[in-house]
Amino acid sequence: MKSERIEAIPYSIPYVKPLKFASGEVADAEHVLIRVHTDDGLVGTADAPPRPFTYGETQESIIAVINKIFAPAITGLDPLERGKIHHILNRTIHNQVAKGALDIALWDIVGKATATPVHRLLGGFTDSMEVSHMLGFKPAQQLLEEALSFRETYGINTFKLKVGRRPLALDIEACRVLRAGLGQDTELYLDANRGWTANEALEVLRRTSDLGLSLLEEPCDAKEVVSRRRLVQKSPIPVVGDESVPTAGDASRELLSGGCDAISIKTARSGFTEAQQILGLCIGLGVDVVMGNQIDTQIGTLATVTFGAAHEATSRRAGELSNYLDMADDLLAEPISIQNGRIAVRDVPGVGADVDADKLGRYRQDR
Ligand code: MUC
Ligand code: MG
Repeated sequence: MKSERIEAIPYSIPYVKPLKFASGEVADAEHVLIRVHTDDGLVGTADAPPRPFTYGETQESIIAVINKIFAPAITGLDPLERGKIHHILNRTIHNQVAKGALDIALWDIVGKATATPVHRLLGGFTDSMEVSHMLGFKPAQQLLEEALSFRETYGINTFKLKVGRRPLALDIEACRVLRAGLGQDTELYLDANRGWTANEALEVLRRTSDLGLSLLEEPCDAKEVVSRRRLVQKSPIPVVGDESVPTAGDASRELLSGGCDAISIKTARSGFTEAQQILGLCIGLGVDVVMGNQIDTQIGTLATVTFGAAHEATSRRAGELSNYLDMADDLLAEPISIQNGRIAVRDVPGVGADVDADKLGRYRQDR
């Protein structure tokens, strides 16, 4: 089996509810659909969501690096030779999202070629993941209404609140309103997307210590080394590295230097192969992981579920899997459904992310 052709297709689907957070705002999913075709007719599919404010990649840069560098270098290789393929891809630094999508598309082919679901190839731990929903910036009362309606409609009982605003009182009020309205049995954690300084984050932790928050993600820029280490040492809850740890090397550096003591694993930037390396590191060092969201479409969400359900450590916590619900439409042919707060893996060969051809025709931007 050989990979014969790689497509990088730009498309755009609007959000009904744009997500706002400390490092940016996303109003349209201007993503890139990656398809790897083999000489025996298999197609591997993955979604690449550009995040210029996090990794520097844009829709244009993802298409350019795939068409000009990656596709010419790996076309003709057998998708089973992923070690060789990664060695070649890693000659180009950065471009994590482009590499991650290619990796997922190659795993999809391996699953199809071996007639095996990829969640089983990766580890086969369980068949579904609990869902955590991300709440963007909004007035506190609207946040509570959104959380209550997601709990009622989908059975979701874990929420990640976007924070990182100034004055700090805005975020503290949102935490208080959510905790009072949701009660004690709903998990609530925070993600500041580097919006605060480490010392501001410490102040927020002090002023919310009665609210039973479970995690604090990327409170400040990880480059704020000394203060961030002090924050991690003093924090009563795990401090999660997200955008500071896109690679296994970054995760090692941040964990060993005390910049965080938990890791958000995102298949959108790590693919399945590097996500497994990061997971192994976290298990070895004894730190928690959470399956994160890169404001993913249903195709991206299915990749996260596929990886998260495959391993015990990634299925302990709820994964961030529901923000596709904020989109006006999606490319996935058979929509994902959330039942009792959980999303199931697909028991079909590969990842199970078949694309609806009509929808791709409607949303693609290259025709
Ligand atoms: C997160 O966890 O930070 C915000 C931007 C992005 O790419 O992912 C999100 C969620
Ligand atoms: Mg985050």
